[in-house]
Amino acid sequence: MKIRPLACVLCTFATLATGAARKATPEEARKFIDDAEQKLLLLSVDSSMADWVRSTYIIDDTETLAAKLDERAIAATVEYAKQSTRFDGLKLDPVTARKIKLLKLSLTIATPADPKESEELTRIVSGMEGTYGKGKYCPSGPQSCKDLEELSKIMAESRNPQQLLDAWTGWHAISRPIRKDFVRYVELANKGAGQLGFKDNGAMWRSKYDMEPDAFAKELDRIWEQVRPLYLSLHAYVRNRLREKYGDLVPANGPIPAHLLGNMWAQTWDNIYPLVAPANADPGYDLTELLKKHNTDWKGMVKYGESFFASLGFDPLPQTFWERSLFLKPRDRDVVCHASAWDVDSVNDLRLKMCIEITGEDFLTVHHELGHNFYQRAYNKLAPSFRDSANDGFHEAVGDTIALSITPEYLVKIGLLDKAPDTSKDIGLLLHRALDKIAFLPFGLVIDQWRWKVFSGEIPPDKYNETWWQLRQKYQGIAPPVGRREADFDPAAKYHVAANVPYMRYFLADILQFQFHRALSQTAACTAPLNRCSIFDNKAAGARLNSMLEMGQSRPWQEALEKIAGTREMDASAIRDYFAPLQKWLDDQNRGHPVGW
Ligand code: X8Z
Ligand code: ZN
Repeated sequence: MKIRPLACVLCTFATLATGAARKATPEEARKFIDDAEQKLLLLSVDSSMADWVRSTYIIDDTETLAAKLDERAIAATVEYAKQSTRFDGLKLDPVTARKIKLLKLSLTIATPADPKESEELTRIVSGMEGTYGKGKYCPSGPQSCKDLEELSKIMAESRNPQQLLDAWTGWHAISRPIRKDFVRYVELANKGAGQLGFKDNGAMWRSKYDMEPDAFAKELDRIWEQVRPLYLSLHAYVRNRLREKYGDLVPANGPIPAHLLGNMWAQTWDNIYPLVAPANADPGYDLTELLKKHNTDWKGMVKYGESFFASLGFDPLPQTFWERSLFLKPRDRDVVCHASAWDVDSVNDLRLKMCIEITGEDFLTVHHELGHNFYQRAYNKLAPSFRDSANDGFHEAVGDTIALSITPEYLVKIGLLDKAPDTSKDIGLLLHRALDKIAFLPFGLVIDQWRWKVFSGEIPPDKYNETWWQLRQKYQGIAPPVGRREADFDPAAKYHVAANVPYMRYFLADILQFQFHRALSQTAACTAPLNRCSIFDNKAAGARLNSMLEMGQSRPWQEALEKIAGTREMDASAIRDYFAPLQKWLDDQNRGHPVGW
């Protein structure tokens, strides 16, 4: 098929813009944006289809094709965004004004005007994600190769420090070849963002929150200060218990070695729950075991998630979801296994891409991903510009909110558990959740604290790895298990860094999901402690959730938050309420032991 050159897609406006120096009118602005959103929708559907094929079949050809279609869609957006500046200062109706504002903020990467550089940038981004997706550790020849799923299993289950270290260093070697491309990516992404009027690519990312970018950064500091005491208590408790297990490998008052926490990136620690479980308050069940005992397969896992949403009043997923998704890791080719939820046509072509394993962790991840899919469908009747979440933290928070309703009582209702443990086991339940949700908070912050500084130039390439570990120590209190050098490039051993996905959204989601859960539990008239509230089967809670979802990003996120939680502020009081009994318990346990590092 012959593709119309971009210049022609935009020629009407180019003529308008460069023609007579006549002042643009509000009517022209409205026509301009309506036309832009239709054309960009078509381009984004093409690029999504190509991205899908690339992610589920990584070879050079799919990388090249996807990069080309991504470039077309991004370059058109950039061009429209530049054209739209001719309406700056004009008094526009609120809908048109918001659409134009969102157009300028819609990209996570802006291609530079130079066609060569534009192509180079999209090719690099495509390639970095591919390198990550294909990453393997082969200690002794091709037969010995282990992929991320196998290495993660070792990180989760092994208690042998040498074996953990081997899996950790093995995976962290896959990102060395990404470093050179990453340096160039930073240069070109900054150039593209600069041409759109942003200071750098990080500044572009921070501009998406319906408030001044600096005010947003301050909000993050404020929220982090609210939850930091809880993190410090958890960190100190876990460090003590790990010292009992591993001896002097774990310092009494220093950072915890990153390979002992049950996860490749030490971002969530629930896999080491058995090592730190409270003696008298263990709930006595393990979700992975329950799923296995009931012979749950991948379809069963997804059906549990879908049924939860259905119980709230949402329609079931479309038939095409079941036909087009990727649920299992194929044996014969490389795919990007990192889970994601897709909305290929921006209407109803919803898909899940995930290499599902039958574990409690993946059970939660399925709910996380379906949250994206149900959100996508809830806003699909809005104008294309508004088909996104209130802010990106909202998108990440919806499925996790549902997962907070996976209580013991819920597991009994769906037949996975025979009997819910009584309230004397609440500390065990809370500790398990905290190892997931509280442990994650500083990790959620640190990735973009690092990347923002990289994009601004404050961190130069020859300090990438050193500063990465400085920040990891500062926020998370963890340290690399072996010496690291600049030839290593540990940040890109994390998917979102290699794949250009902003990360602050997950920190926001960790806070927001507790606000949502508290509000929806109130709607469901739950009077139990928050960790025992489940909104399963509650239509009123479902309606309240949906009233927020269906707003998409048509209004500033503060309004969406008000709709669901009755407040316009992101705030950590809900997560603190939820974990208040645990905080007290941890502080008792930590008495006489050092806290901090
Ligand atoms: O990337 C994800 C999802 C897809 S949006 C699986 N998450 C972050 C991560 O894995 O690092 C969910 C929690 C944090
Ligand atoms: Zn997500």
